[in-house]
Amino acid sequence: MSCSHRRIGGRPTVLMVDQMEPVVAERCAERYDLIKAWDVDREAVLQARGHDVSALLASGATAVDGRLLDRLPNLQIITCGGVGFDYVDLRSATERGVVVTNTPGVLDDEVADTAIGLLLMTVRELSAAERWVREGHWASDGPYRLSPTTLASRTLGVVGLGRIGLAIAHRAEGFGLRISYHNRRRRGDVPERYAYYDTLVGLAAAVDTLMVVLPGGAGTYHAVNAHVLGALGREGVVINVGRGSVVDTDALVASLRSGSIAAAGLDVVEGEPLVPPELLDCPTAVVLPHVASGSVATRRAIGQLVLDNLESWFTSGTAVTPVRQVQ
Ligand code: NAP
Ligand code: 8YV
Repeated sequence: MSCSHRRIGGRPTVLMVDQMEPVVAERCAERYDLIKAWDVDREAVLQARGHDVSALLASGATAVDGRLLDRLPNLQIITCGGVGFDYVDLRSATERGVVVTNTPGVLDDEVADTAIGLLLMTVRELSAAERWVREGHWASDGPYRLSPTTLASRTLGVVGLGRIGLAIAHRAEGFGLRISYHNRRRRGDVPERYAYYDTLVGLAAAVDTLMVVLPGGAGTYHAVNAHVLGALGREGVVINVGRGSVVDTDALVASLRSGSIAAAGLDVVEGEPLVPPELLDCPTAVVLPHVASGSVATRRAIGQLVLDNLESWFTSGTAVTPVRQVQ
């Protein structure tokens, strides 16, 4: 995608609202007039420098909404560090002619590896077993209990068979799992053995394990609800590496408490970083602090694509990985 860019002259001013890998700020400061706007009085920054800013760097900690964009009248581009950009009001950006970019592809393997790790931690209770050792129970109370669930012979329902979902499916097949999926549209470029379900509840009824890899936002809000969890059934395991908002946490906690599903493993949580105590109280829940892409190497790759988007935009007026914007 190519968009007209409006170079104002001199070194472009870049406003970084969220912290990323340190190298991103270092490289930015070499080429641009960089304003770091975390842990500061942001209002004062916007007041003093808002008119200067032509690029905004964000990675999810700050809501990039119309109110913020109104303070940045000369903004040309929002570069998101990460695939998900549900914290950006795309319509407001589009209305203002602001291009939005994300970082697809560079984190698929890391996130897929973590998803499989989380699935194993959940069905085999590995983190609980490890706590058992650390808390001294092994020596005093004997072996950790046998896990009531196992990975073998599961059918994995991938909810959102996109780039990451497909990388997870490839790995899961290596563990002998059968793959089904739900997207809004059936994919023509995946193996025919991947069964497609045009509804999420239909998928849930057909599998025993849901792997949620959906983007956040209004279209997916609480897509995994009581109805879906009920369809999944007592052997059911839910893994979420997409966005916390996709899973109705109250319904999930109720299902875990009643045993109407077996377990849940979450890398992302609604309202994170605050995690509801009721969820943490569920012994069959595993919760990770949104670490799926969190290796130095992968976060650097994300940062590099952010820098590439900026560079390309300011030299040619073309973004490398723009997101499709709403009309
Ligand atoms: P992607 O390639 O765009 O895949 C998204 C998939 O979701 C597509 O197959 C899409 O298919 C499906 N989808 C979208 N909206 C849907 C809806 N309303 N109902 C059903 N299916 C829907 O994206 P990706 O690169 O795989 O990333 C997916 C998401 O993972 C990101 O948006 C982000 O939120 C999350 N993520 C999390 C982490 C982490 O650290 N935990 C890291 C990276 C990404 P259709 O268009 O056919 O519906
Ligand atoms: C990180 C993510 O949270 O790409 C996404 O959508 O959720 C993760 O990779 C993001 O990169 C923030 O640093």
